[in-house]
Amino acid sequence: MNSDAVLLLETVHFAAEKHRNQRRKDAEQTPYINHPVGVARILSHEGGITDIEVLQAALLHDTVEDTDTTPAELEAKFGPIVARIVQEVTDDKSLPKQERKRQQVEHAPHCSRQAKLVKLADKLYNLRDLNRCTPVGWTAERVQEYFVWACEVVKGLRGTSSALEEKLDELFRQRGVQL
Ligand SMILES: [Mn+2]
Repeated sequence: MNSDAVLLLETVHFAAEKHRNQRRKDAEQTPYINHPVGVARILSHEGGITDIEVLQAALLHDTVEDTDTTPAELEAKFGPIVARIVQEVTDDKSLPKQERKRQQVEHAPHCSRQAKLVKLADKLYNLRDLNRCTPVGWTAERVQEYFVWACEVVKGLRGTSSALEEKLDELFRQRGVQL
């Protein structure tokens, strides 16, 4: 019964319920769940990742940060490894935004390989989304600053997936961001 397929469905269902009422910041207000599903798919489809715990963590990666989900809830339902990966990619929301962004740059190199994979795919998804359309209320300068910051985070994640890193590098190059 606990085949990988069943496990993945259980996980995507959990994430969809948790993100049920959330929307992305684009003008179309895309359902939030498109993002974690897309991040997991980048890992499988473009990164060639078949590690079930990484794919589950990708589906769940924003549940603790952006919903009422607790790390203990994830551990009870999906086990300690998945819960730990999600914890590694979760920002401390008690800190101001700029400090959270600084900590992402600082912490990136010290993450596990599994967490680094989720972070690479998350950044790739978000940067592609920014190229697709500008979030409501964002200026072109803010978009560019996001690319510069993302590049700093990615520097600390290198040596993890050449496929994903090459795709990120191409996006940074297009923006003229110093690698
Ligand atoms: Mn995310």
